[in-house]
Amino acid sequence: MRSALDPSHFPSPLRDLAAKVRDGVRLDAADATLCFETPDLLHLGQLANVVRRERHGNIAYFNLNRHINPTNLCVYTYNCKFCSFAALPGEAHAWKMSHEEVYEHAAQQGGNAVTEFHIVSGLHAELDLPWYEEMLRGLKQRFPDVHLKAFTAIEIGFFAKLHKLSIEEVLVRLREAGLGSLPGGGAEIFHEEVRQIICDGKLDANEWIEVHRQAHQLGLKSNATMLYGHVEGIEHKVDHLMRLRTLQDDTGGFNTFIPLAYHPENNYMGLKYHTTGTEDLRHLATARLVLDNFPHIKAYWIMITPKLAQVSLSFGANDIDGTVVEETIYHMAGASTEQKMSRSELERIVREAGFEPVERDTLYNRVERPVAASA
Ligand code: V47
Repeated sequence: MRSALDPSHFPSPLRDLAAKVRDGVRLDAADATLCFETPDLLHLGQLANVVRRERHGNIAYFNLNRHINPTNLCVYTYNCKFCSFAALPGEAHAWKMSHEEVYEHAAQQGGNAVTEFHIVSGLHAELDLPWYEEMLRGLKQRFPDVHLKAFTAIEIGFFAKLHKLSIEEVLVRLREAGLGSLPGGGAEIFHEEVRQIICDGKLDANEWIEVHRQAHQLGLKSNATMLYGHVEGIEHKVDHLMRLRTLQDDTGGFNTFIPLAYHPENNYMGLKYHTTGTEDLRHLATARLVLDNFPHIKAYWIMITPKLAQVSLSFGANDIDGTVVEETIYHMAGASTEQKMSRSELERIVREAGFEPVERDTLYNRVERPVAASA
């Protein structure tokens, strides 16, 4: 019971929603629909902020992380119409790193000074499971303290099909090689109606969910995402959130939910609009209210800009991702943000927004440093 919350201060129809939030009653699909439909963004945000502050008080998390994308060559280049990152052999923007190039890149990107490498690739038949096992082992040897958050469910499913292995066998092998957790990519929108339009032929919703379920059962934490702002309808997003919430009820293995704003440049979707600030805030606030069993809601500053990430901390978000330095997926799709932020800049924007910045590792343990590092 959140007694400080007075539903009579909320206009109808948010009053009933406010009463449910006050009483700790789980929101249903109709409530989630209302969150997506209401024009009253400020009251929606206020409710999300109550829940966020109850869980996390004044704290906003960030981490010192780096992205590594060993290749963008991808056999699904034509399937995933929204993706601006993927390339076909011979295209000017295609790349494929060797193991040595991955290690060199990791070292240049901060090496042991960071706590996380976020590693995602295109689906490339030559860079198979043994290639990635060796890469993980090589990274762990050189950077033993850096957590390896790697491979979307799509990549895990691809390795399983390529080598005729079960999802569990793939995950066990990768974990033995040094995998620490899974990022949340590849979820897009679960509903088949939308998947057929934006990523026909890719891993379906049940398979994505199965990869994460198996990971959680093996003790690997993971994140979840939802790609919004393209052809999806509200009913598809409600369905997406409900499926994630059900899996989290079963396993408790998700750390963070990250709503991903669609970026329209350089892909095959044929859409031209970026999402608006109100849409971005609405998705974060709705996620905080509906995903009551997800501890963390991330406002990915690379995607929604540092300025909006600041505001989002009062709309349900409690994490703004990390220092990053080199980001490709969003910048190839038209993101106009910087690619990096120093630790002190991240801390400054969080403080300016009225919150206490706390450095975390991938698994949300606090990182204590004797002297402020700048990675
Ligand atoms: O799955 C691809 C999305 C995802 C576009 O786990 C696009 O901490 C918008 O999952 N417009 C990969 N989105 C990125 C991702 C992620 C990002 C940050 C943190 C974490 C985490 C995970 O990027 C893909 C897809 O949904 N994406 N193309 C685009 N044009």
